[in-house]
Amino acid sequence: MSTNTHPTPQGTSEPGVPRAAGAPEEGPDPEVRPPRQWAAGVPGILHALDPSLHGMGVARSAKLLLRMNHQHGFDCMSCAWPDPDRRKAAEFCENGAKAVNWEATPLTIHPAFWRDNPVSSLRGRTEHWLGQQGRLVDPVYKAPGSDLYTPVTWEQAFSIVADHLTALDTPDQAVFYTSGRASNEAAFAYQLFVRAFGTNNLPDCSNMCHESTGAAMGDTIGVGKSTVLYDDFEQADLIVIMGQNPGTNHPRMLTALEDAKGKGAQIVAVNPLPEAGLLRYKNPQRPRGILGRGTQLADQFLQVRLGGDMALLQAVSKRVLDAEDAAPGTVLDHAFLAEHTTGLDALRAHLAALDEDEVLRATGLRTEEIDELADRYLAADRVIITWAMGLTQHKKAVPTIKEVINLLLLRGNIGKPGAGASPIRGHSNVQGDRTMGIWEQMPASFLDALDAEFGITVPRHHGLDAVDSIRALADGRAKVLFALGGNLVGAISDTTAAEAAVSRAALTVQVSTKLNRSHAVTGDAALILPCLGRTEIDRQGSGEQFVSVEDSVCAVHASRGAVEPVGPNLLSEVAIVSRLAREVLGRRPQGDGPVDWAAFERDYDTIRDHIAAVVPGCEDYNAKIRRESGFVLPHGPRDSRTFPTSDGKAHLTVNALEAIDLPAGRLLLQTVRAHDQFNTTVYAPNDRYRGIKHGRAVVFVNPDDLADLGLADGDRVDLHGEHTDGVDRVLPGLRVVAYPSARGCAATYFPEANVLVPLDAVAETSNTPVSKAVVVRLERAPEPAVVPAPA
Ligand SMILES: Nc1nc2c(c(=O)[nH]1)N[C@H]1C(S)=C(S)[C@@H](COP(=O)(O)OP(=O)(O)OC[C@H]3O[C@@H](n4cnc5c(=O)[nH]c(N)nc54)[C@H](O)[C@@H]3O)O[C@H]1N2
Ligand SMILES: Nc1nc2c(c(=O)[nH]1)N[C@H]1C(S)=C(S)[C@@H](COP(=O)(O)OP(=O)(O)OC[C@H]3O[C@@H](n4cnc5c(=O)[nH]c(N)nc54)[C@H](O)[C@@H]3O)O[C@H]1N2
Ligand code: SF4
Ligand SMILES: [Mo]
Repeated sequence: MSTNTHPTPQGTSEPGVPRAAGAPEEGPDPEVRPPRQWAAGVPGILHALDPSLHGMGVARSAKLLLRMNHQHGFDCMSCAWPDPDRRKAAEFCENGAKAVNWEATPLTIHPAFWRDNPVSSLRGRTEHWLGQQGRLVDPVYKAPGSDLYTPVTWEQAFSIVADHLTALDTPDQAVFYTSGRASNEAAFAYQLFVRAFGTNNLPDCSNMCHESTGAAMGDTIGVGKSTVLYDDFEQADLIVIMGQNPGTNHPRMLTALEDAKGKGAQIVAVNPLPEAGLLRYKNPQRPRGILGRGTQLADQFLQVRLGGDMALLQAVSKRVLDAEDAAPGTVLDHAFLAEHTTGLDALRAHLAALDEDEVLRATGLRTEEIDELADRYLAADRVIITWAMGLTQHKKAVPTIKEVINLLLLRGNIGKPGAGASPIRGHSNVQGDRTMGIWEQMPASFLDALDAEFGITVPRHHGLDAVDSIRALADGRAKVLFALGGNLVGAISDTTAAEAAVSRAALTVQVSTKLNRSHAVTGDAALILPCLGRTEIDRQGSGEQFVSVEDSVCAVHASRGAVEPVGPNLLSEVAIVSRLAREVLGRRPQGDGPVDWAAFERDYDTIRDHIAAVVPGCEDYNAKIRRESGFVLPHGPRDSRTFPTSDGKAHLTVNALEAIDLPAGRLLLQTVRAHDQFNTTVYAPNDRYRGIKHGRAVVFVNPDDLADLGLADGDRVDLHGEHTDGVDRVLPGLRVVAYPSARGCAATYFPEANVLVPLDAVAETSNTPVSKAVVVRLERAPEPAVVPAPA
């Protein structure tokens, strides 16, 4: 057995480390208080403006926040929650404000920093510390064998990348990662460059995020995107929120839920944790939100066990079918089922044999709770089910989401107002990036359209996704890792294995705004290419540019930067991609080809004209994107109950239940986001709603589980992951927090916990890391060494 005790410092105080002004201390002993019962309210907004979170000039901050999510401003770069049509004066939330402050800080990394901070020393830093060092403003290069980044010119940087890419045996030896902040224009240009170069190796953050959603919805209804529009929330009778923590991760969704409630909707939350935002909401933009107790949101809270949703959904569907049997012709939407679906008889037969004891074991719920949810579902004419990572990051994620679709289809809850399936996406433009072709498996129709538009021939064989890219780097099949944003090594599972894999690369390149782990764990040679953020004015040859993005409900709109770039040497992502394409493709015998890359950079309208010709639903893109509220992409199931599947029907599916095997004395661990983080970016080491301050090294455990394990709140433990490969994966030194989580289900923070998630633990079909169900053993950590008292 080998042991991976990950060296990444987490929760350690770092003596002698300079901190940004006012940055809160991260210590080994976090302050722990009871969790909050409610979310947001004025403290939320005030908290976001707390200078200790960012150290940003107040004027710059205020100017930006007023422009955020407005028609002539910029789109919040944090999450993908949509904007209502009727925008309020302050159309942002606490976490959107934090994201803006983090990006727009006037603090920049001085050239001397690179001399004083060798790459090996950066590896000893936390994500929090790295992000606090300020904006990246100069391209820097780490030569093979060197431990230092040194500033280089942009020309030198592009030339280094081109040297490596042209030296490969085949273009498939390079992988091109994308994170979901890239604009539609940058993403379209990037995937075109990568495919013109000759590979479909376009892994993205979505592979670790909503890939399971895309797979499940693609198979069943033919489109992997939400079937609802923003206004549908107000028209729903019932909204079921599964595996999602909107109070932290999609805060303005709480406003939509509050409005829906005002119009009579019921809300049900399904979650192992009693998340603050799901229970009660104090709206900071309404008087009673400031003064009163706020709105109680959830009418029912089902505290499901991790991975128990598939059993729950099957049990509810079974009750729907039983109700139909008891009163034939009155419960199911027979007209809809007959005209638009296949598979009802098989589903009926399968659910008839559902083992209710198995359901109770898997869900940890009582029969009455499941009956109550079924009654609510049956009483509602219009039902929306939303979900996020609590459903997508499980081994059985794809069949679980197929069960969401089953339940909705039974009563025609897809393709009518106030009803639908609504995956809530993560990064602000992760959905748009997919629409623009960032996917290792884009369909042939898209690739054909690229060929036709540009007179080129792009490869047809599928490329590598995120997990497979790490495997390819590990075994030497891939030699160059290029990343348009993100922090792949910090975000992917199995940190120790992933870091070893990436370290084998000949070259790693990061296009980034701020430092993170992926700049510290590099290939033999490494480049950091600093880019403009979404808040900044983007000036090119033809004048000021804007970009476009797509939110979680398929609404596309423009985004314009509002403040001066933080440094003179920054390039936009579009400029970086265009210049790189000219340099790399220009070295081929046939030259850089028919694409006018210089025109792409000079005027983003040029890119949008090509998007209009290639991407379905984007016809007339330049005109539509200039409309006041942008436009909504077409969606067959949502708009006309047209299902673009193989047979034109929506598919009810049969999915076999499989219990998660949890040996005695073990817990199932999920990895979640704290309130003061955005993925691998840690704004501050706090998690206000869960009662945690000044630290992240905590594990939340149900008090009864603690008693069974002979542990108590405040104990210090090491978490050992238990996986079939026998590797002892360890996350050491966590403070135990007694917490009202579902029985048998613990939680700790990502990205630190990625050391515990095996690379091979992936969801069926989607290959998404199983970040929400790691079997762990808690072992008492050795007591800290006692310093002998002086004699
Ligand atoms: N402030 C902030 N906003 C963000 C992000 C961020 O890091 N910070 N990240 C963005 C991104 S990329 C994404 S993908 C989204 C993520 O948004 P979420 O999916 O809300 O994020 P997580 O923190 O992973 O929370 C997962 C939730 O699902 C629950 N859960 C876990 N397992 C199960 C299960 O088996 N069943 C059920 N029913 N529930 C379960 C957890 O208790 C938790 O409430 O947020 C986006 N927005
Ligand atoms: N254990 C565990 N692992 C997970 C998850 C989990 O729940 N549990 N969640 C998964 C999910 S849902 C996701 S989406 C992934 C996230 O994976 P990624 O998207 O790769 O990670 P982020 O932390 O969002 O990336 C942050 C970095 O992006 C860069 N950046 C920020 N803004 C910009 C910009 O405008 N342009 C450019 N070029 N760069 C920018 C900054 O350098 C910043 O450090 O992590 C996944 N990993
Ligand atoms: S809900 Fe999401 S997109 Fe909207 S302001 Fe908040 S963080 Fe930004
Ligand atoms: Mo995500």
